[in-house]
Amino acid sequence: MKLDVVTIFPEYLQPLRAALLGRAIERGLIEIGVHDLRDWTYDVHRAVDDAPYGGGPGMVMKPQVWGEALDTVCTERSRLVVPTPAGTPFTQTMARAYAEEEHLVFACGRYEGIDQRVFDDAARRMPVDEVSIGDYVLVGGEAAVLVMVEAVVRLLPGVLGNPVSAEQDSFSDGLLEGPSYTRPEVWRDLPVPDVLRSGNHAHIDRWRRDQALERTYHRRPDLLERLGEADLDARDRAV
Ligand code: 6GU
Repeated sequence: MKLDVVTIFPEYLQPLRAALLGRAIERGLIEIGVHDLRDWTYDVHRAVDDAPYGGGPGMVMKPQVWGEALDTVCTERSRLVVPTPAGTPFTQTMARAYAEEEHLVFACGRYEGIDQRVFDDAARRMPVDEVSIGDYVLVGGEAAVLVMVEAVVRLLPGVLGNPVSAEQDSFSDGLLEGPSYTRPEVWRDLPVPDVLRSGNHAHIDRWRRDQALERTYHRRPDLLERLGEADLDARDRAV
């Protein structure tokens, strides 16, 4: 998979080369390009923004600069992803869909956003998604790109050491994951739950499922409402 990011803060995307993602690059599983938007300016000030039509606070990023940048970076096989608090929510389902793409291009806006015609124009040639990572406001899209790229790349075949961990994630069955324990058996007077040391794997599976249901009920009741009857068994309904 090829990933490109266009930003006025290329250094902010350095973490893409660290840890899990860095190893995925070294192993040739992904290729990441980070591009400085100002490379597509021609004036002495390298201006990327201008005052908004209609007035109001802040500045809007100029369409000419973004247009040339995207003309260079995108192909007819790209999907353009625009991080914005005004976007549709980024979910695990979208991460799974993005993991099937051959080329993702992220356009990081700052200020009050990017002239809308940039995306209207790009949408004539490629799919364009305006996406939010949550109900809060960031200064720019860079941190959101780090989040989305990590969520997508860990799903690519060969990236995680143990693919079962991706299959058992929170959200993979529509529930939050329950608690985990390791040695010692008692720590600061707190014991590991007996069932986990019982060796009875039917009991352990049932206990984990119940913990996931209870945690989801308390922390994310909205997720339980989205589960169909088909996703719950008779014992689930009793919890
Ligand atoms: Cl994707 N971008 C920005 N700038 N702010 C956000 C966001 C994205 N998601 C939530 N807040």
